[in-house]
Amino acid sequence: MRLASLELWAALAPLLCGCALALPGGLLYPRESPSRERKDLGGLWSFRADLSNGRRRGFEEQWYRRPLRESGPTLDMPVPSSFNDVSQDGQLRHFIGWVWYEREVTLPQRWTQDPSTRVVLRIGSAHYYAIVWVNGVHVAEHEGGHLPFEADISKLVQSGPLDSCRITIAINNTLTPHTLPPGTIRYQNDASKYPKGYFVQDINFDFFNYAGLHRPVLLYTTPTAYIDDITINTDVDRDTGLVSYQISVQGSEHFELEVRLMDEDGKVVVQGSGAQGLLLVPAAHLWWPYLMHEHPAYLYSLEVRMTTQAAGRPVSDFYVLPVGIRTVQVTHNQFLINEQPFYFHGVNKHEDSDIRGKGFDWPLLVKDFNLLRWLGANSFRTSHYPYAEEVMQLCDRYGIVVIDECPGVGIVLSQSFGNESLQHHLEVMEELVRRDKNHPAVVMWSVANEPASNLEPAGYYFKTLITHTKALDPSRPVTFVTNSNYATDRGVPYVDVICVNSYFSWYHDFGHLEVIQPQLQTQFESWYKTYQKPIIQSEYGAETIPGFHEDPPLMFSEEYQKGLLQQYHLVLDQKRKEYVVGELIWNFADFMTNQSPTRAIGNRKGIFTRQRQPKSAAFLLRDRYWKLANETGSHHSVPELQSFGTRPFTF
Ligand code: BDP
Repeated sequence: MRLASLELWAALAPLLCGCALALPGGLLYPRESPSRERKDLGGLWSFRADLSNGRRRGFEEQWYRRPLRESGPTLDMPVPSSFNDVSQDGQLRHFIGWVWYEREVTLPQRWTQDPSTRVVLRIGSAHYYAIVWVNGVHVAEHEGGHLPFEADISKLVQSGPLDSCRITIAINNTLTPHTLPPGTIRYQNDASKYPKGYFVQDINFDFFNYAGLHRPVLLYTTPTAYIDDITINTDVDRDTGLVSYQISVQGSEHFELEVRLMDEDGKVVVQGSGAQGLLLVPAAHLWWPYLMHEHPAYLYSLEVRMTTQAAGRPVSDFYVLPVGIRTVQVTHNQFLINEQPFYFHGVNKHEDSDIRGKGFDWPLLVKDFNLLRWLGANSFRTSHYPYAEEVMQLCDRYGIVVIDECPGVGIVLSQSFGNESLQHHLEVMEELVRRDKNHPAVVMWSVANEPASNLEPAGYYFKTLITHTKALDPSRPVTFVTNSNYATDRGVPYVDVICVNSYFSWYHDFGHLEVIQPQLQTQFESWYKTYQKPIIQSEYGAETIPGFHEDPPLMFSEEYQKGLLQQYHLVLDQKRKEYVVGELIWNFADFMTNQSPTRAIGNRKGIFTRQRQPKSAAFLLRDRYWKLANETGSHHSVPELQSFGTRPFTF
């Protein structure tokens, strides 16, 4: 967002501070501070899948009322992890319905005895629908697998002599036409072919529907009067950084707020007070993407202190938020970051790996970021759902630009365009914007991937969805990713940037690399002529089995993947001089899908294997990305041995 003058900005800032958010309350990442503690509940939980017909036995027998082991046998289940791939039980891998998790936690005495302490249970993600009980009492329900939710459990843990609590979480992975992503349960009633009561889950997306407690489960504390939410917007006026902030407080009507913005050396550069305001940062260090500047990803820290009186004595709450100062703008043919043209050279990813499925894992995450930086990738799309908050934090820290996508993937059935689906989709965007609004790395929202946007109801659906997302966050462009025809797509009129997926010489004209250039030229020209908006090639790629070699290239060989990429690059190199503003390979790494005759143990379009080893195309892409970086950013030589930044990383 770029505004003409400081005065205008000062007047508008409060309006732009996410006040269109319909959700009550914030959901700040649970960071430790002098007033906040956290307790990670990662480790082994007790687990049981409800194998009863109808999957309702757990509710009928009220498994949450007493320890799970008392109602039947349990398994050890690691958290975070998907439950599907950790056991030797094929039934569990493909299980559809309710599974039950349970963990007993011992709480520090102060948490249970000090009534001025607020104790919160926070679940990073539970796929797909979750119901939570503490000591048998229902405390939360949440729909949607990729976003966090929490419950204030202070009263429960402070009401008796208990210093432990039993957390029970029932999770259902069933998808319906109104969930995001959508799915359908198909019953097979033909007794001559299928066992009694047989059903399968149909989906219209290409990744395995892993389920379970995928991200950290935590308990954390705040004082009972606490900083509930912070919204930051930034702009730049010559060399002055403008940081507008809005803070909401819960639990007290009368409080004082002080804010201090600190640079990377811990020096206070500007201070303010009150629930909203504008901080002027002289000679600001801007947040630049990786490879676009010698010192990318500069992060200030906004230290917020809230002070109030409780029981006649002062109580403070502290929260520190990383802040990157940067602007984003879209013109008819450019994507600008800090007023400089930005070209996305990056990847599409998945949260996916052996054994843990979609479970959060620090070693995997650090490996992925090391690979991204080795590759010279400056960006990725969170295909096809929001990734863990820790991923977004590393993007801020390393300067990896993000197109932040919601789980709107596989919206192709006409029922999925009705009001019930739309209402849920709007809520998911509210949850996503609330969670990720302060990340400088996030430069654009994507509301969907490859919906049937040529269908009649898609016009109203996407108009409503995109308008709402812009109202939630007027500072970022909004898109969805299309594979529809330019002439019939009813959603693209509302996007800021056109993101197009195409698989020339893979799903069409297979084996014919020679068709790529004319077909890609036509694709770009048709879209641009119709809309005069910048375009990103948001997916392209080829299935590749590592170690298969065929020259001349044949499909599935490493040579074919390279050949296909090279043909795309020839056209991208012409069009990026005009209006193409990015290219994102499908995919960063091989990933698990449903079984089908076209998937040889998952999708193999990765340039890295699922174990993160390079295929030949990774080296081709690496040469290209570092060259692109040198054309558009500051000069870098391709490093042989990487020594990346080592600034301390705090939560
Ligand atoms: C695209 C989808 C992506 C698939 C990919 C493929 O957006 O999720 O995995 O095709 O078929 O259409 O490999």
